[in-house]
Amino acid sequence: MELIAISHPDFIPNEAERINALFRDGLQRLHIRKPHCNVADLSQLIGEIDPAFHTNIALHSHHELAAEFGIKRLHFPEKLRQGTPDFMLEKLSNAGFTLSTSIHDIDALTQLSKGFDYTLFGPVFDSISKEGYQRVINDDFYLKEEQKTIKVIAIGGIDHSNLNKIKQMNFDGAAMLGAIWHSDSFFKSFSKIAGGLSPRQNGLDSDLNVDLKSDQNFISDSSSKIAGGLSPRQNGSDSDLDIDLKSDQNLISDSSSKIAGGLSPRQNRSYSDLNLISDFKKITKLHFISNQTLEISHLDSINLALEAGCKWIQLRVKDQDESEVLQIAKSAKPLCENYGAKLIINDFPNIAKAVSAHGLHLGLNDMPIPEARNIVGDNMIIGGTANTFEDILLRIEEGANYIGLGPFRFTKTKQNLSPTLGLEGYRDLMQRLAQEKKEIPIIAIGGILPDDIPTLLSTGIHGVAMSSALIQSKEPRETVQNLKKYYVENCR
Ligand code: TZP
Ligand code: MG
Repeated sequence: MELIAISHPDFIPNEAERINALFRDGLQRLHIRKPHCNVADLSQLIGEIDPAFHTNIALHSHHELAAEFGIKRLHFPEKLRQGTPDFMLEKLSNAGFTLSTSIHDIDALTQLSKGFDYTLFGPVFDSISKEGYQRVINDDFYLKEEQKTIKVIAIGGIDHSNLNKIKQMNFDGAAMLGAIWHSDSFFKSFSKIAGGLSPRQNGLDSDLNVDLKSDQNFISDSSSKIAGGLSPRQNGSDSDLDIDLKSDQNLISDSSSKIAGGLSPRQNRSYSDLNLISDFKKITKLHFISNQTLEISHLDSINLALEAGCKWIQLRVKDQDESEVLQIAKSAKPLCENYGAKLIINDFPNIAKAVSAHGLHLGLNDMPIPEARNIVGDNMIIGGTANTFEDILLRIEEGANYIGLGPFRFTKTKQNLSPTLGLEGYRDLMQRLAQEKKEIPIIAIGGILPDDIPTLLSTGIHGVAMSSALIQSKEPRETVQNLKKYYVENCR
């Protein structure tokens, strides 16, 4: 039986010292799970943990910190797993990372990528830390060997009193949160929590020489302080074990994963795969392209998309002077900000820079991407249009962050349309990319309707861009919600 400690979801007083004490006391694995924490605070906490224990840490978020701290264990909470293509998970696994995930339905085991080493499963008992979070199995549950496609670690409501039940249910291990961080006086040390488990059962291998008796008092001392005030870094709710279709995190777009800022000294090949995941995460999977028609202005179309729940808005103004586009961009920026959405400017690097847009999108006849990069700087996302395989290679060569590949089918939204690709076109291009081992987020565009998404996603594209389908939708909000559901169901 392997025992895993899950961190407190918030930052708590003396946390690093407590974690160090747990490790010194025999803990083999700590999952750092702090939903909604920011990267700087997490980095500070890890920096305060004894480096000897960094290899025993698994990160639930901000995987980009792995390189800096030599961390080789990455956890993919359900939503993150759904937003990460299997080939990337396998790539990370092949590069030497130990990958884990979370499931709440035991049948999901059969659908997990081969890249995972183990999964958390639960809650197996009513949660201690999350009130009202009820168990998903009964007392007579037994995990059959043939069900275990990978190791299954039970989680939820586990403490010393029911650890044996977990063993009887044939789980490979137990993960604990409440028993460690919410207990008052009973658990004075990790070795107590481990109860009668021998060091080997408790996952203690010879690679860490620990004295189970050391520091027993330390935890009890500090645990009394847990009840005390939470640090200013404390934050957020506790939701990464659930899928919340309303949450835009389903459309993975973590702008905080900024790996671009130079490689750390510890950076090596395996971490470059991690950078790739981060690169994909930066690109939201549903792009809205603004349009002006007789019925609607650019800003109204943007408003409609924002209201419907789009978080990636491209301002694409044709046939107007740069000064006019600048005015529209200046109005679009606060609109997007109000909705927590990202603004991308089509065609005009200087406008993108002037309004501090999140990104810039350039067509094949626009300024070359490297030239635009000189204007907008290293941190701005730049997307490039492509119609053929050669275009895609050019865009990768130019350093594009994503590619708008299309058109999928005929559309009136764009003049001078390139030849349509159709589903076969995407299949062919995505296969060629895979054969050449080229990886870049591909956004399909052009005449796309909501019902096209599942089949388009099956070609391996990252996401889709839409304009008229949303503007003309009778229920734009419902359309966007349905699209998000498609992603959850089709992207693992
Ligand atoms: N590039 C290729 S098709 C297109 C662009 C900008 C327009 C997309 O709009 P719609 O209405 O979704 O076809
Ligand atoms: Mg253009």
